Amino acid sequence: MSECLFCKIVAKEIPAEIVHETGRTLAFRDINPQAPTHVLVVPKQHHADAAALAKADDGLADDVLKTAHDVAVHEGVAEEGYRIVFNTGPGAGQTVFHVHAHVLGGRSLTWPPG
Ligand code: IU
Repeated sequence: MSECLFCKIVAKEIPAEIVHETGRTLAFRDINPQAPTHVLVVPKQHHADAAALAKADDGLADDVLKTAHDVAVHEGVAEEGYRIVFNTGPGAGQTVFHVHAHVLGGRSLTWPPG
């Protein structure tokens, strides 16, 4: 996956503001934040989207979710409420095809999303 942007961030070949790291996940700030807290959580292993991650069947989806929650706690938004979003497929707005959870918080979040 040499052309994958997020694989390059995982490999530290491209800089990112990393906020949390585990053996199997990496969390870094979105370059175009949509909320005061906007962090992306990726598995270090390449999977294109949430559907592929779900099929990985090795606990990796759990790890991504746990890291997303840990990020929310560390960012101080867990108490007030936060949102975890997986845009899955171009029709849902996915633009980077290395699965990532958006962790959004720090402002009032409306529903339904646009
Ligand atoms: P999406 O769900 O695939 O649309 O989200 C991709 C996100 O990746 C989007 O919020 C971008 O701002 C973000 N991003 C980034 O943080 N760093 C980058 O170099 C690029 C995109 I390209």
